[in-house]
Amino acid sequence: MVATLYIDGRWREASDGRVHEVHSPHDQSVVATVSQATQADVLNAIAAARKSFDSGLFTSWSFKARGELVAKIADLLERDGDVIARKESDDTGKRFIEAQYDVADVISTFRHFAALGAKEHGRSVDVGIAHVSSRIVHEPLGVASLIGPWNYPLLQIAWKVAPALVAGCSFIVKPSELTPQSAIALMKIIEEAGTPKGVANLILGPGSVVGTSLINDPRIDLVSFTGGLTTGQTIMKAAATTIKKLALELGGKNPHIIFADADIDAAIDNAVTAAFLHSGQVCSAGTRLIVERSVHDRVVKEIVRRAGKISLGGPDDKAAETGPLISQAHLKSVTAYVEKAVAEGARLLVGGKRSDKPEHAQGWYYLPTVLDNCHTKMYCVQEESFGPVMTVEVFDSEAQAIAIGNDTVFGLSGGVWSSDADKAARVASALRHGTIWVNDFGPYRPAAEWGGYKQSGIGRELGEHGLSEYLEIKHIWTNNAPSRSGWFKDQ
Ligand code: TXE
Repeated sequence: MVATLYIDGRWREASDGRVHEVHSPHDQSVVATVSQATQADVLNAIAAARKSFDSGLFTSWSFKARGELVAKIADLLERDGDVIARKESDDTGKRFIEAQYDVADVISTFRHFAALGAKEHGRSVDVGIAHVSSRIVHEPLGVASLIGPWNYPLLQIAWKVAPALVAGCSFIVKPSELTPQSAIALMKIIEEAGTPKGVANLILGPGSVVGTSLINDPRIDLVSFTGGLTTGQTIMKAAATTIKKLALELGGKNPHIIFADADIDAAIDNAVTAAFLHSGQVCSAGTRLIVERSVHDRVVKEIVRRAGKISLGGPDDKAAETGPLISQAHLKSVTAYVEKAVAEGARLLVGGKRSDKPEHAQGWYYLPTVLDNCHTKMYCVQEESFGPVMTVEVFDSEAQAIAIGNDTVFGLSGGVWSSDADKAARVASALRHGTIWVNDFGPYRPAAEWGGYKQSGIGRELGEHGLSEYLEIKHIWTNNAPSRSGWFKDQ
C-alpha cells in the first residue's frame, strides 16, 4: 500500500489506488513509488484546508505560538536532515552534499520565520481623536495552494510553508511530480510537531492533472507558485476569476556584468559558479555574461578552460562537481536550445552536447556550455535554458552594460564586478532585478527578501515581506465616546 497523500490529518492512498514511480535523473533507477492523487483527492484536500481555516482553531493561536510550532519543525528537520537530504538527492540527482546544504537552508528558513512569529504584529494609528482607538491588525489570509518546482524542491516549498504556518493559513502543498519525496518527509514532520488536523495537506501528481483545482477552486484564497513562466501565466489567468492573491516566482535570465577594472580572477571564478552550479538549474543562475570588450578574450578563454574541466556525476560520486539535468525531456529542451543558438550565430566554445562518458549513459548529463558572439536579439539571450549554458555579450561603456543587462523581460537577479565602488553602485541601482550582487554572485539569506521585477514574478518570499504575503491587513476603528454623525438633516 502506498499512502503518501496527507489530507485532513491522515495519510492516504489515492482514491483510485494509482501510484507514480520517481526515477533518478542519474541512472533512471526507481527511487520511490508515491500515490498519484485524483481530482477527488484534490477536492478533499481543499475541503479539509477550508474547514480547518474556517473553524478558527489554528487562526486563534497567537503568532508567538505558531512561531514556536515552526521552531519545533526546524528542530525535527535538524534531527532528520541527512535522511531528507538523501531523498532530495535521489529525486533530483544532485550530489548528496549539495542536498545537505539545501536542507541546512531549509532549516534556516524555518528558524527565520519562527523568529518573526515572536515579533510584534500590527500597530496603533494616531487618528488625532482622543476617544478613538485605531488599530492595524494582521490576520491569516486564508487557504493557500503552495506549488513548488523540482530544482530546489524542499527549499522552495519551505519558503512558502514556514510563513504560511506562522501567519495561520491552512494550505495544500503540491511539489513537482518529479521530486515529491522531501515534501512527504516535511509533511510527516509537520504532523509530528503537532500541527492541527487539516491545516497542512499534501497532494502529489502532475500539475496538468491535480493543479487545475488548486488554482481554480473558489475556496482557495492565495496561490504561491514557483516554476516556469508559462505555468505562471496560466495560474494568473485562472486566479482572475475569483481575484485570488498571487505570489509568483518565475525564473530569470540574469545578467552578470564584468568591468575591465574588476578583480578578474575572482570574477571569472564566480562566473563559472554562477552559470554551472546545479548544472544551471537555478532560477538566479548567472547565465548571461556581459563583459567589457578589453577583457573579453582573457575572461572567456579562462571560463572556457574551467567549464571544460567541470566533472559531472551522480549523488555519491565524490569527484563530481555537479549533476545531471532533471529529466530526459529537459535534456532534449536544453539540446534544442543550444542548437538554435548556434543556428542564430552564437559561437560554441565548449560543451554543446550530452556527456558521452559511459558512466553517464543512463543519466541526463549535459556538458557545461559557453556560447560567445551573442547579442540581445537572440533567443538564447532572451529565453531561459535552465541548463548549464552561458551566453557571452560584450559592452564598451557603463551605459551600454546597463542597457544590455536590462534588455530582458525577466528581472530576478544580476551581478556586477568592478573595483570602482561608485560605478558598481550606479550599475546596481540601474539594474531592474530583484537581487543585485556587487563583486559576488549567488548568496542569499532568509532575512532578506527574494523575488523578481517584471516577468520574474509577483511579490517577495523570505524577509519580513515573505510573511506579509500570507496576511490580510485589517483596520479596526473604535469610537469610545459614540455620538451622532450629524451628516444628514434629521427633520
Ligand atoms: O515547470 P512547471 P517545469 C522554469 C525553467 C524550466 C521551466 C519548466 O525554465 O525549464 O520552468 O519547468 C506545477 N496548474 N523553472 O515544466 O511546469 C508542476 O506540477 C498548477 C523555473 O518543471 O512550471 C510543478 O509542481 N500547477 C523554476 C510546478 O508547477 C502546475 C524552477 C512547476 O512546474 C500546472 C523550475 C498547472 N496548470 C522550472 N502546470 C524557478 N523559478 O526556480 C504545472 N504545474
